[in-house]
Amino acid sequence: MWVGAVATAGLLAGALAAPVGAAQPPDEAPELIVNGDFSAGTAPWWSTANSPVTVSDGRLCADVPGGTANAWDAIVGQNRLALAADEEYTLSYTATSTVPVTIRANVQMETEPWTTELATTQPVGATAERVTETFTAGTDHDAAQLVFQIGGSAEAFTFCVDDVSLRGGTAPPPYEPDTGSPVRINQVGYLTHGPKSGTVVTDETDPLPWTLDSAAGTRVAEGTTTPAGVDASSRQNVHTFDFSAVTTPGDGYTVTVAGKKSEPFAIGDDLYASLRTDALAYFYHNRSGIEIDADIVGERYARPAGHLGVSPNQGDNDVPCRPGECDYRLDAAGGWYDAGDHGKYVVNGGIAVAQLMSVFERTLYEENADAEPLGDGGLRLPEHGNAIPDILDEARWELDFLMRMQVPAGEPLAGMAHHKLHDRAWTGLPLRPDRDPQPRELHPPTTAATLNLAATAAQCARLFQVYDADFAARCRAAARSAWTAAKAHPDVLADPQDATGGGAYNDDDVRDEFYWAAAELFLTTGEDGYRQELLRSPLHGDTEAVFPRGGMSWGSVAGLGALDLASVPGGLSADELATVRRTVTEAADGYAADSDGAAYGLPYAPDDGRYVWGSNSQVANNMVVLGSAYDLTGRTAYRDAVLRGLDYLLGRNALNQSYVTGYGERDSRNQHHRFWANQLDPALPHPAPGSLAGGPNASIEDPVAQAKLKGCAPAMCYIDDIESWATNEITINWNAPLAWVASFVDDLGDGEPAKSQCEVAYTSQRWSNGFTTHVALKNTGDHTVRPWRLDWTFADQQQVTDAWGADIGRTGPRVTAEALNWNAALAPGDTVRFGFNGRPTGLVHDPQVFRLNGRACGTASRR
Ligand code: 9MR
Repeated sequence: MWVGAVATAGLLAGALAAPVGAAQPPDEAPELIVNGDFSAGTAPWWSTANSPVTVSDGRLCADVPGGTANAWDAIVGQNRLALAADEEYTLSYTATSTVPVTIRANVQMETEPWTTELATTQPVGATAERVTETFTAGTDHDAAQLVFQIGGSAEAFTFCVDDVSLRGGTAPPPYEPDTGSPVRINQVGYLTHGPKSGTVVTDETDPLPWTLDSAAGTRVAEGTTTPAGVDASSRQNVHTFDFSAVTTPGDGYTVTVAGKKSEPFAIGDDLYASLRTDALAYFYHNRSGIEIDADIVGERYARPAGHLGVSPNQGDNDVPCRPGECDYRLDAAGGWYDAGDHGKYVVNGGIAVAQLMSVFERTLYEENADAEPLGDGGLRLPEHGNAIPDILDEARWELDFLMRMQVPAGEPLAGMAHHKLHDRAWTGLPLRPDRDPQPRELHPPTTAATLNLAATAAQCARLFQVYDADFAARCRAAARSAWTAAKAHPDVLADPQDATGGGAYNDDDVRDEFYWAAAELFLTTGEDGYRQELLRSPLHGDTEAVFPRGGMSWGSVAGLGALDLASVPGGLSADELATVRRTVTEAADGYAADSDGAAYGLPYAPDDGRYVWGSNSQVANNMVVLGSAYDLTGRTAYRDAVLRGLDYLLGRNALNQSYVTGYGERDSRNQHHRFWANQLDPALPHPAPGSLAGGPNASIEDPVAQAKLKGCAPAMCYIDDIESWATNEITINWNAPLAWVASFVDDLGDGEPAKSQCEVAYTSQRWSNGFTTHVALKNTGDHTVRPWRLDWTFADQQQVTDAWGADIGRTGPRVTAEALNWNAALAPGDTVRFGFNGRPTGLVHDPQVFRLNGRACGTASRR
């Protein structure tokens, strides 16, 4: 036992302050405090909402208001300390205050009745004093807390603390995750006609019997497992099992292997409709600069607008650069907060908004993609009734912000985009956006951010032109000027050290950003200059470079361009298009092979098995590529790998964890977020349903992960703890691919490839001032359709001037051709022909997706 200068060692719940320079406790006693030197930022320290904390000069500092009544009205603390009865503990820290105050430093229960094991008062002033206190715990605690109670002062002051240590007791047993049943399945469910497989963790090496039981306990199927050896990503010995043959819809199925029962799951059609809208709702919830309306999200998730300049916010509507970096200010209000912090970054905003726009754009060119759930009134957001699809309204919230980040005309870097805007210093948790007192600052422009703007604004221009031509024109102009600025400043990189108060998002290779931007500008303008840029890019046709094995990400965006080039009609030659499509299918072949070879079925096999920060988004991005390849080819192997990826995200994994809040029995619900911080303050909500956790990260950069997960197998480097920002954050650029995937899977319906009832041959002849179109609609089903009605979308500004053989009407981009009396009946095998003249000529594209009386037709040109 350590006996130092503190004579009172051993006093129950009592202590004396030791003078500066007292002997330090011996190093052998285990340290209970995580990140006591604040080298890892503020986590896992918390503070009351009235006293936000930041790390300043390596200390944790809180701005404490004057005029609170009690010491406990302002607190800085750390939770989840385990103490053992009769063990001795030594607390030490160094503190300062800008105003002389008396604080309390207590070790106590973290919930009512807050019983104290150590209760001290301590004067604190301008000079840093080392304080040491020793006590013996009276009882065992799983969840004690250290709190500095710093309220009760008439005057406001800044309290700073450093080198906090609480040593004593015996080392706690190593952290063992609670993984529940060893039988791992998709905790939501399997599509009726989709693949159905699972994984079981067992020491056995011989096949084991499995059974599938209904909710009522009836045996539905049985078989034997396939031993798969030791899975390298989890270091678990596993077997797999497959029950794809079962196609009877139902809820509450379970699989039992060797007496162990899985979590319950469903088999059915349309299991993922709510995941589509929830994954997209994430974006409204995280909007900056607008009140989050209780009528839309419910009371619990409602909150005031953040960062509009209402005190204590400093506002994003008049933001300066960091001192000395520019002399203008920007109105950069709006956009989405990137993640658990309140930063707004152009590069993760860029990929996120692009993927949202692509969820919509897919409905224009993929016959099985349903535009309805994404349309006006389909999502939960305030812009209902404006005749613009809701998903585009959501995208516009971010696009407006991205355009505001552009350097104004007349400045040396005019046209470039600032890399990011965020707080001057890291803030602690919890913190509602409107209560963030930190100064907001623009960080220098970069080529990568500029090209993100060029790419997304170009995509904006082509999608919005039928809904809001003025906005589309603004987007087009921003895209062009950003591109020109990026060409003039092709290697302005973000500083990797610029990570105080916000993430660095540094990227030292912008060839992929150039490829993506050129692709979007070419698809939107049809101009050959952009096409030449694409063809000259070293990435063009290089599958590995465009689609890295570990997946696309904010720093690897060439694939966004390639996916659009492969699916959006444009002016590539047949050979060029084939090259791009080959990169998509080759990449998908690789991801599908990875999924086939994985005991947990996921389409993600990073080099050396190193799961990265946000690995779940890498899984999801690989699923986007697989889904796109399925759209292009109809090959079920791609669809199956998407569905197995979803199984992984929803529970078929090494931790038996559903990484999507609100989905599955064992879902992540404590992701790192300053407002959705229920784990720290029960008055605050959990993350909204549909929020995707970052997931296993073998590098475990945060203090909680380091304290608990050291030595973890890559797929197990995850903990559902709010302070594990490296494994358990949420961000827009992770939820965006989830939204794409959820949309894709919901469009699969029951999983059976839809049998088309019709075929359309659509041919246009362009003239100098217009075009003539002939449409042949064939009934390939076995029923007469009467009267028939064919719908499609004009994704550009073309207009029908006169029609024959059908009545053609148009509402916005939606076109409807209705039968005339004399040709109303379309018998099986028959073809009806009609046509029209239209305007203008220029950049108009023939529609690709047709619906006969609401059901998708096949087109000759696809697949
Ligand atoms: O998603 C980012 C990940 O790819 C990086 O490895 C990591 C470290 O730079 O940063 C992640 O982004 C975080 C950003 O830096 C700050 N806001 C939260 C983001 C998600 O964790």
